[in-house]
Amino acid sequence: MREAELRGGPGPDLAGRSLAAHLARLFSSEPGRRLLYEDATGWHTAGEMEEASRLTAELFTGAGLEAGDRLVLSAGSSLPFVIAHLAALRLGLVLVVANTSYTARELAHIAADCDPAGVVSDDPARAELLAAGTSRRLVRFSIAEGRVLGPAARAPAVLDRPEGGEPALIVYTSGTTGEPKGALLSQRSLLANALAVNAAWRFQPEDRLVLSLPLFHVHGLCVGLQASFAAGSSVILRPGFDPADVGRSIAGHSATLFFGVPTMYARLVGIDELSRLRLATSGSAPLPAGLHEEISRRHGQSILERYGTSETLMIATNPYEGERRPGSVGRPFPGVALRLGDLGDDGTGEVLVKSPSLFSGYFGRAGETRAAFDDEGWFRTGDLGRLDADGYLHLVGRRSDLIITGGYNVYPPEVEEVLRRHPAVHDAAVVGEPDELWGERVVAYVEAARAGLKTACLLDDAATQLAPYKLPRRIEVVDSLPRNALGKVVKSLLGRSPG
Ligand code: MLC
Repeated sequence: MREAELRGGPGPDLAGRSLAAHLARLFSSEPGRRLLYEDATGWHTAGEMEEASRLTAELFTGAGLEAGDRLVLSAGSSLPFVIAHLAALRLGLVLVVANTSYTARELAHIAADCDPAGVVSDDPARAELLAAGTSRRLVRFSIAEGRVLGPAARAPAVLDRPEGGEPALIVYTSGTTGEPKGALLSQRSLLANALAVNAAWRFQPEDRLVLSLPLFHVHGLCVGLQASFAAGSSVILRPGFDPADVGRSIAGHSATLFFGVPTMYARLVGIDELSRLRLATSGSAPLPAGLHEEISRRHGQSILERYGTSETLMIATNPYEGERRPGSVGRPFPGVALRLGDLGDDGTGEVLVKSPSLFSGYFGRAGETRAAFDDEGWFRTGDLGRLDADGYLHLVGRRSDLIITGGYNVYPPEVEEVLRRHPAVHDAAVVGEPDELWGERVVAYVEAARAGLKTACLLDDAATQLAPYKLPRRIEVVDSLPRNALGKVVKSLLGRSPG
């Protein structure tokens, strides 16, 4: 059986336009508009952001970086992060964002995979680890004294020229299979996403977004920062997430918007300022219906749940006007088409997407890029969904055994491989178990290779190779993992007693 396509209405007219050119127009037409606030330096206008990003682009150019070069940016949320990002966009560099909690192993993988020409970091040790992963000599820029500093003098830069189809951003994701791959997004994809978000959620220049999501993932960077700037709205940039800080920021800046992951909302219950917002959205993991109802009851805020991935950017959203259905991610964004593939008897199928914000492919991986699309060019998200009678999408599972904890994706094979490398481990299987606060928590079952395996030592060892959010919250040593006739571990049987 084949489901009809669902379309989210006409998308914006993009004809060759880039996010860089769109923002450049805003910078020059309204230089006095306030775009960004951070605690350390206060408010910054569009004109200031234009100048700071131009100077930083000249710094990049002076150090020899050219359009198309990959530039890794690994830093906490701060004005210099935003400026480095804008400078890269305007020059046509391909920005590669990296989680600040990545270990040496994870950074080395990224460096080897995307072959960067330079790195911007607020931590020399992290820049060092990244440099160790590539034989190229990386040009290093540091973030210090509230600025981006470089190794050479500035040189004139050609700005705001990238075409829509040119590459702009690489985000590492496990996708549905294999090791972390770099999803490559074009200038046009970023613009299409930003404008679709602006239209669906009725962005106004007066809007102020409290942004405490990390900037090294698409939720914080593309849905939060880029969409706000594209609309000429402002961002109250927070250094990290803290429920009381969110409340203070909403009240202190008369903020109108907050975007978060469900784990954040679980900790925001009781923060009365939520009721002042025009819109609070949730994504990156399923929002429990009970949490939606509790925040609605206590704070009169009906959280708008939406759905996206690093490869597609935003796919579906509950309506701004109209019923926001708990347990559903709503209907396609403007310009997006979705359908369900290979429907089962219960109407469940894989969510397939065509969209102007779709990625261009996995960097340097033509085979895996091809495998991510079906024969008719639909992107296979790996998520399983069903449509209700009104065309609202409900996500019901995943094709792979991907774990989502606190809005971060954890791919079990990566964790299993690290555990297996320990000499005292014979085999390991990693699964996600339900968790009220985190959505899912990472749990490992290991078969020991010898007596006396200490799980604390195993965890210490894993912590040197995996970012903290990927670490098992519990490791259970079992006599033998449940296997089928082919010797493959049957994960659905884990955690149950044998027989
Ligand atoms: C932190 N910890 C986590 C974790 N985050 N453990 C599991 N999963 C996570 N997500 C651990 C830390 O290692 C630490 O462990 C302890 O929790 C406290 O750390 P913290 O740094 O103080 O936590 P906190 O700042 O409160 O972080 C929680 C969080 C954060 C929910 C704010 O995880 C977060 O910002 N998540 C958002 C991720 C995100 O942006 N995803 C978007 C992907 S894009 P210990 O042992 O040291 O105590 C995408 C597409 C789309 O998915 O549609 O958006």
